[in-house]
Amino acid sequence: MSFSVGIVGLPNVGKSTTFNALLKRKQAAASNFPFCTIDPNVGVVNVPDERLKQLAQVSRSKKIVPTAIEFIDIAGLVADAHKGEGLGNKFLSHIREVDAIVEVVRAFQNPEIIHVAGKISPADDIATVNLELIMADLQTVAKRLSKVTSDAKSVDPKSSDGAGKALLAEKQVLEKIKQALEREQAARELQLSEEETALVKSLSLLTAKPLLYVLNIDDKIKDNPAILRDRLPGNTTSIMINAQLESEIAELPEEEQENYKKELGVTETGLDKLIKASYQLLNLITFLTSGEPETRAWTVRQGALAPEAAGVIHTDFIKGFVRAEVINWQNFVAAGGWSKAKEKGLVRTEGKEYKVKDGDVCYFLINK
Ligand SMILES: Nc1nc2c(ncn2[C@@H]2O[C@H](COP(=O)(O)OP(=O)(O)OP(=O)(O)O)[C@@H](O)[C@H]2O)c(=O)[nH]1
Ligand SMILES: [Mg+2]
Repeated sequence: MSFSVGIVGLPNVGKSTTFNALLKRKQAAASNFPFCTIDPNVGVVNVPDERLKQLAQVSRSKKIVPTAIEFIDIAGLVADAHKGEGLGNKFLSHIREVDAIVEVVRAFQNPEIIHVAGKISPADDIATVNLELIMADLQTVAKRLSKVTSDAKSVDPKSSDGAGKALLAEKQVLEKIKQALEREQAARELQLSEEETALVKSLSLLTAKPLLYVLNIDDKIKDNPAILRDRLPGNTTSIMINAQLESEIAELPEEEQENYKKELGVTETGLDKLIKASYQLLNLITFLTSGEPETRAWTVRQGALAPEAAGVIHTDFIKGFVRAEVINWQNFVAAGGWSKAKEKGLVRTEGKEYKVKDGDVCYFLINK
């Protein structure tokens, strides 16, 4: 199971620069040329986790395996992309399947870098992209609604036929979403019920996905510009990074990167922040396994029960799950590893109903 994040934004705002920095290498072409990216770039990025090193030390692990998320860098959107402007919006289909969206917004000045709208205005850019995502969803919803409406004509509302009922229910949700989109409201703002969400899940609506704004700033901006703070649409979060600087830091050898962070007095780079924020956006938690062969981070959705977590390691573990031995990572490190933690009675035994917590070190007992 891997989680993925799609990067959207206007052309030339620093999407590929951010993506490259994330991958720590120049995989995607990034240049001062709007629509530089045409085909999507896909990359898997390790999630930084300071806990791993400490766990590996007490377990004398031979290797450390961080968990990862996938990023997809796509072409830039422009106003009226849904009418075919720029490259159109067909490439949005490349990110239909992602779990969350990161929108890069240009807040850096530099007159040499062309802005497709001719002026630097983060709030306007946000509105433009927002509208294009809404229009893309509106096209999707309208198409499905017309099919569902025609199929529903033959359904007798009084009959107890399950498939017919589902069709009518779907029609209702689609109409609700369509009205919201027409009001220029994102589907995520509707707060649909679980049943409603399930009915439209297969449409993979872009505006229903969690959204994180990445404000690409330069060193002249110190504080979150008020215009952005006040104008971000509902149910969204934002972080600031300097993509250019981040991509330069990312190219330095590991040791120099550490020195650089020390000089700046920071414990994490903007990229670390971006990866972590994306991870949080996805509502994911990390549990850990630690032993001599390896210390490893694993990802599950928040609220996952122990068998589901075991299933991330191996799908067969779901069926064979017997129980889990669990200890919080700090206690694990303080105790000095599995056997000492057990001697001190710090390891708990948990069953099938246990909700895994972020930072749990787990050992699953499996009936094979
Ligand atoms: N000064 C400055 N320049 C930047 C920054 N981020 C990106 N750039 C420059 O802006 C230009 C466009 O960057 P890209 O990363 O290719 O932009 P993009 O959003 O992927 O663009 P398209 O693929 O065309 O949609 C490049 O010349 C970058 O070097 C930044 O933070 N500061
Ligand atoms: Mg690009």
